[in-house]
Amino acid sequence: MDDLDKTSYQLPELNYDFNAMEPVISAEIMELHYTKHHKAYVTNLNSALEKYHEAETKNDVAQMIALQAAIKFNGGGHINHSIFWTILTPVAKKSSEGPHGELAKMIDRDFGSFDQFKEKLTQASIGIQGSGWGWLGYNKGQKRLEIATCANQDPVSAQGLIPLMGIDVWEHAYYLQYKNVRADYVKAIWKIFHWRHIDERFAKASLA
Ligand code: MN3
Repeated sequence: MDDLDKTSYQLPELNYDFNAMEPVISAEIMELHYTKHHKAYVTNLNSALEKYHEAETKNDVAQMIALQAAIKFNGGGHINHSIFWTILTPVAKKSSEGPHGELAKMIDRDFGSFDQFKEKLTQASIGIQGSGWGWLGYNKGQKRLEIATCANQDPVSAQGLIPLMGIDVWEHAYYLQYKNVRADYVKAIWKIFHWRHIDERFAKASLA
């Protein structure tokens, strides 16, 4: 079972309680989102990878191809949520006032101002049809920041961007609290972004 160990992904630990993001995101949503939704992506990713490796040892290319959709969906879900938990911080922590340093400068350069960037990412995220994510990403080749939207759980790295911060607009992320009003959720989540951590993500992305 050594091969299985190599491909076994796990839920990352949260360094805050499920009620930490209240009142912006309820404890009920956080708990379900983490223990049910993210957990399911991890379980299903491990299962798909296990089947993939079995197919690989049998040279069953058709089966390997058939498993790619499950790997993409659940692998993307695991990647996206693993980032999402780390870019949130309780309102009281005061990390939420905005980016500092090089990231702040680059947001001003590439979007005009923080407020313009915020408005663009907000509108892009609200406008996603169906389930998906809105992202701020770093385009390393062009050395610039870009806003991108992704359908389903597609990782933004597939668009050539290093993910810096993202907004999960799947209904599971807000419906219990905000019902059908995605716009209210997207506007509220700006109160709990962990900009000190996002600053660090940008520093790593720009140096890498
Ligand atoms: Mn989600």
